[in-house]
Amino acid sequence: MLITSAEFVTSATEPSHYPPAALPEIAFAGRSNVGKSSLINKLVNRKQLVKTSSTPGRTQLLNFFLINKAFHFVDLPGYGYAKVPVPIRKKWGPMIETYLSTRNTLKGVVLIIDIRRIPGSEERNLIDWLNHFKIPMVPVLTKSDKLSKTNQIRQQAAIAKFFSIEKNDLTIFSAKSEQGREAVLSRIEYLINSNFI
Ligand SMILES: Nc1nc2c(ncn2[C@@H]2O[C@H](COP(=O)(O)OP(=O)(O)O)[C@@H](O)[C@H]2O)c(=O)[nH]1
Ligand SMILES: [Mg+2]
Repeated sequence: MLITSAEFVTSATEPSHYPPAALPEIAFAGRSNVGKSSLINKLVNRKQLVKTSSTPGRTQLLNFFLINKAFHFVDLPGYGYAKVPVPIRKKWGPMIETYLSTRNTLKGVVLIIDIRRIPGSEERNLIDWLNHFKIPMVPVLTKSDKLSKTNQIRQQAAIAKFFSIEKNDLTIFSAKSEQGREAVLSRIEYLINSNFI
């Protein structure tokens, strides 16, 4: 899929502030600092469409972007960052659950996981929600440039086992080397054109 345009639309915390539900939408979820912003920027070929940082932000917003004037990408707030104050962390669950359960244009969620670690309870909970709401998931293992090819394959198999899925369902990606960019885009394109909802 060729990305020809990408622009910021709005930030929101609650449904009344979401943009009109008129276009298919793909959301991106992952632990803070996993490389979510870097992945989105790499997919759309923009250095700073989404702000990246080594110190995860404290704002917990859903950020909506218009892609190819045809669909939305939504950058969901990251989870699992210990330094985010507790009151802000507590809002994450309800905010995400509300989004997943009410957004009927949502076609799928790209779940971003660091290829070097085995997912934890946060990922497990998110997957349970996605299954519950029947939302397709595109799991992506990022920062692959940090591992040798042998270890990439080893981690891919271990993480597939954790999720009880086929290892080829896990796309190996790197924002640095661009490994997997086309594969992620084609999975997204497939979901955008699908009629699951
Ligand atoms: N080596 C490497 N570093 C990455 C990759 N993706 C992100 N990073 C780095 O990881 C840090 C967090 O990235 P960011 O995209 O802001 O993560 P977010 O908090 O999930 O949005 C930054 O220092 C990035 O440069 C990758 O594929 N490879
Ligand atoms: Mg980010």
